[in-house]
Amino acid sequence: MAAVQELKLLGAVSGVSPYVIRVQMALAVKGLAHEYLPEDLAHKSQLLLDSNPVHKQVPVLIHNGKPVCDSPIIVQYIDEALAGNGSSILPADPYDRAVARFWAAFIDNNLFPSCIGILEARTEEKKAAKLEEALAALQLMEGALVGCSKGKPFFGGDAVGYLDIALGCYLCWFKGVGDMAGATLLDAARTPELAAWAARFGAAETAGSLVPGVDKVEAYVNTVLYPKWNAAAAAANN
Ligand SMILES: N[C@@H](CCC(=O)N[C@@H](CS)C(=O)NCC(=O)O)C(=O)O
Repeated sequence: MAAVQELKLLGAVSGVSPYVIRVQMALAVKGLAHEYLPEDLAHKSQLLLDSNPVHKQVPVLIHNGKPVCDSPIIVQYIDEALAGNGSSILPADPYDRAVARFWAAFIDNNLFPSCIGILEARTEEKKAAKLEEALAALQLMEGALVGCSKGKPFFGGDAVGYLDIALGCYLCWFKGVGDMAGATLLDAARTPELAAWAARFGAAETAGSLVPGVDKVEAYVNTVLYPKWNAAAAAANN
């Protein structure tokens, strides 16, 4: 009989943290039930501070009492430690795994910062530059999709895999930022393969159903991010 796994996920009350969503998607792909513990990040719990004392950030997955931090590491951990459940998330081939990890890091370190930079920009010139940056990054992801999917519906092939989750957790942000900035980030004319993939991913039974509505993103930007950026800009001017 398979051992009972106790899984707790420290997430965020906002419901729009792409990193938390990413882990939720990985758990869904594996068909793993878990207890969700939403954190108010303005008043972090002692459990979060003890579980992630370095960064004090969510997500943290607590597996049988042991914390694992940082979403790409958590997703890989879920794939390896809970390998018996559901389909595998990372590609089996070592080269394909390396490529998937490379693009996942590009998404977190380049694509999403450019995307969020569109809203953070304080001049029209800077906003246009960030939009160009985000569109160029998405163009690169179009090429990555063609290369990784090898003609199949997902980056992971026939089923949702590591890169699908790494990018799919941002879908609500691409739409939300685009709507707020008056732009279309996932544009079928510029990146047709990626736009078609996004529609397929959104319709996917497991991971796709976890993409939150754009209203949540807009509320978070208006109530958390804009006040934070405005305060930082005011402090910089003093
Ligand atoms: N690299 C981390 C990023 C995690 C992260 O930025 N979490 C944010 C929520 S979206 C957080 O906990 N922020 C609270 C803080 O930094 O104090 C990951 O992939 O898990």
